[in-house]
Amino acid sequence: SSNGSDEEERTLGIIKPDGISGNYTERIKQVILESGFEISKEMVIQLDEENAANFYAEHSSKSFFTNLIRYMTSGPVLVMVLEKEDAVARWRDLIGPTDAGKAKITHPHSIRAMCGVDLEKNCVHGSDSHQSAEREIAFFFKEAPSEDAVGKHDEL
Ligand code: RTP
Ligand code: MG
Repeated sequence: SSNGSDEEERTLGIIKPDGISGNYTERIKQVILESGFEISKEMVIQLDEENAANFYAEHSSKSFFTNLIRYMTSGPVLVMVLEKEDAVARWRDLIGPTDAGKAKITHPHSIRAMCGVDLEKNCVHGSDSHQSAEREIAFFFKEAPSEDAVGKHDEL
């Protein structure tokens, strides 16, 4: 597999605001589970502009960045850690190409074909590499470093 082993890999999936507001959550989860992924963590969160800009920092110089931030902050999202062998590549296969309008033609069974609209409103996110996945999982799910850190705060 692409992470260099036959072990389980993890990736980050997000159901974007249009996926939530369009009531696609349960259908998407059904596809995820039927495809052999385990959903090991999940969280509903309303991103603010700073969160969204940090998450998509790699796109900060792109012409579509402002629209992307507006889109990703337009309502709550569902963030999920998905586990499976070769999870990063398999989840990208399952969601289909970025442009959901094209996905409806070229990848009609993909998740983006099911619930997306166009190049921007494509209803789901998937990490693009093993390294991105680990960074993105840490971004949303800070793993407690030790037992005695539980309940304490960073801003002391
Ligand atoms: P994602 O990161 O959300 O899984 O999507 P991706 O890898 O397939 O595509 P990426 O190039 O990383 O773009 C991130 C998100 O920005 C929006 N986008 N808008 N209007 C445009 O030209 C444009 N291009 C990209 C999409 O929401 C895309 O998923
Ligand atoms: Mg991307």
